[in-house]
Amino acid sequence: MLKGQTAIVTGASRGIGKAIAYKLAEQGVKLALIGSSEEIHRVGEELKGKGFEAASFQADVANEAQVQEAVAKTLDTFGSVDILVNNAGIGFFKLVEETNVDEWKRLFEVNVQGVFVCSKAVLSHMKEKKSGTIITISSDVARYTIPNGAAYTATKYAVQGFSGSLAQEMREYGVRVGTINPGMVDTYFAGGTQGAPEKKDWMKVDDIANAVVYMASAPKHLIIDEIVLHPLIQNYPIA
Ligand code: NJP
Repeated sequence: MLKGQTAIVTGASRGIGKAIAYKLAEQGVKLALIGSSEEIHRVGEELKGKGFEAASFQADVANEAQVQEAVAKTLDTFGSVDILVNNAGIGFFKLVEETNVDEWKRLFEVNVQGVFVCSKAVLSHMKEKKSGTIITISSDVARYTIPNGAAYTATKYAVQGFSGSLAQEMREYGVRVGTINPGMVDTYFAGGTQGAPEKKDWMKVDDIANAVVYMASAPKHLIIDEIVLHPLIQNYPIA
């Protein structure tokens, strides 16, 4: 069903984004990978080495000029953008009293402005062809609040609101917009280490990647607004 389509996946150099890239590639999707460090090119080469179609772009999702250039080159290379996965994100967990304005600003630049900039960059193309799917990896903290995470939580509430409004704006053009809201996933997020023993009961990157494939491959008459995923841990907060 997804075979031959093209997807842009942001934050694809590691963690959830890399797993999404692989799962989509296995479905025959052509990949445009975006990441802010050079590592993104290594992942691009790795995918191509396995016989998948991929292009990589080093761009900061918050930088409109860099994102627009990556989207233009994706269109030149593959001719279409059918799926955008807004996955790139950063996080830190601190008390409000210990959070400074620069940290707050950067979190909003990447997690919120990045989603706005990347979504906006594909809208005219998707509107014109009257199809497309925009999936944002949000968080379960977009549905309930946690202590020590006010800034991060605020960014995810923001993208949730953005995504809901955009979904309504794009409905008449056949463009579907939704979010995937995971709880704790074993990645490098917030300076963590993927595979650390204390994360053995957390969700795995493929759990989220499978949800992306499911959402993107829904039949055209169906829009999945949101998928919420939690690890099956006793006393885990569920919204
Ligand atoms: O994190 P990590 P995850 N422009 O650190 C890239 C959400 N989430 O996979 O740029 C472009 O392993 C970075 O690459 P690089 C979370 O909020 C997670 O867990 O080279 N790319 C890397 O590829 C986020 O939205 C959990 O440093 C930028 C990737 O982003 C998404 O899941 C729970 C960038 C981050 O990989 C993926 O996070 C939850 C920029 N400015 C939500 N800045 C969880 N893991 O528990 C970073 O509720 N990247």
